[in-house]
Amino acid sequence: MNAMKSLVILISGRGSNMESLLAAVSAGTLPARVAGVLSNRADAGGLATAAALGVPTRVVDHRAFADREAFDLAMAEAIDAFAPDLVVLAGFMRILGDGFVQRYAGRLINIHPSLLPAFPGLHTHRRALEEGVRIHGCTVHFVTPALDHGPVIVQAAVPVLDADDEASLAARVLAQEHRVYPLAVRWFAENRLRLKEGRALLDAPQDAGGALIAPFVPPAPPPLST
Ligand code: NHR
Ligand code: GAR
Repeated sequence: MNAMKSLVILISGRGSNMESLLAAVSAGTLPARVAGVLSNRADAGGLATAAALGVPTRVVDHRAFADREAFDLAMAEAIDAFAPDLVVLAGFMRILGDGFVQRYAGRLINIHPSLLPAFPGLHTHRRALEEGVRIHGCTVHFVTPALDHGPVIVQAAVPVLDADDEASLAARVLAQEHRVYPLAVRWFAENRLRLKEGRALLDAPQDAGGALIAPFVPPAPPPLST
């Protein structure tokens, strides 16, 4: 009846967000079970990390399929073998088709490295620097067919500094990803988060438990000496 929720995590690379979720499970701050970790790339670094922690891993190589639909179906079958309550995209780099998204409606979430709806798609940090925005961040959202446009669950903001390059900005955002993703998954695991009529409904504190990182506020400049 009230069994602990199980997760399947989809990755394509390093898997640091996956690691932050596994760490939260270990620490007892995320009451869920990670049933499996799936990757579309056999060389994803996160696979070794997961395996070392005793989590079952599977690879579904997108290059082995004739089209996206066939890949989506194979991925869905691999996921369903674990019968998860929630499917968590964590640095997963393949766009998923409508059929896949419908199949997991309301139980498929993603973390995106920008403050959506700004900078959907790829290379978000580079584009934020090119655009000259002063505030950047990350967004956890329910996945819908419209890429990076699903209902927002939680966001964290960070300042963009004059000295930033792509790497320094990405690192600042990533530190916040590692905070907010376990938080969002925890809300789901505790039955406090759901998708309803195209909105993310959250039964959780929305101030202290929320995720607005105070942007850098510069000290007042010294008075002009004339
Ligand atoms: N699928 C749907 N339907 N909706 C979303 O919101 C999705 C999604 C699949 C992945 C993650 C997303 C991100 O957070 C995500 C959200 C991959 C691409 C992409 O262009 C874009 C956005 C995201 C993930 N992928 C290329 C493709 O052709 C491949 C790029 C590569 O392999 O490096 O699939 O940013
Ligand atoms: C993270 O910044 C994640 O938000 C982003 O890729 C990085 C993956 O890092 N996701 C996307 O860009 C999805 N298209 P990780 O593998 O260490 O979690």
